[in-house]
Amino acid sequence: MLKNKKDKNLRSKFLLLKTKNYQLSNNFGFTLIELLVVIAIIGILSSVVMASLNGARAKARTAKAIAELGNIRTAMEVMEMDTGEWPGHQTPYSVCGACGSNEVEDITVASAGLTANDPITPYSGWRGPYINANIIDPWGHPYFLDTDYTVAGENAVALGSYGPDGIGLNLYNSDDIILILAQE
Ligand SMILES: [Ca+2]
Ligand SMILES: [Ca+2]
Repeated sequence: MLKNKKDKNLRSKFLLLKTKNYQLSNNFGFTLIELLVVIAIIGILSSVVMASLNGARAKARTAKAIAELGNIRTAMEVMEMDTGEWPGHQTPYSVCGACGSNEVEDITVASAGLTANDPITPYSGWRGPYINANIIDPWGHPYFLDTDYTVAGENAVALGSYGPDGIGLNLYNSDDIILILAQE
């Protein structure tokens, strides 16, 4: 009787163990495949999301640069009403193809007259500042003004951002974002 009971207990323990092992190995195998599939799906989804986020971010930056160029243009027009000049003592709307040192590589410098009056050659009638002294483009570079910026082979007065690559000024064949104020 005792022996039978012991046998029965042993058998049920064995069955339980067997069942557990079976379930364990079966679940483990299934979970692994499931996990791999889920990881693959997450990978695909995240790359799609990242690509669209990057695209949206690039568009937003370009839109911000265009909007800021419009604001700077307005500031230049106000400066022109006060002083009769544009940043760098340029004559408003005057394309200056053969001029030397006609580029204002950073429109926030004092000599440009938008953030402060030129300490060396003051602008007469200056009543600025006309723009925020810390204004930089969405890629961390200063905005520029160039009176002989080449656009499709023609000189132009251009207010611009160097764009995502940070390279610009006279390299018209680039990703610069420019606002043409006058053209030959
Ligand atoms: Ca130039
Ligand atoms: Ca560029």
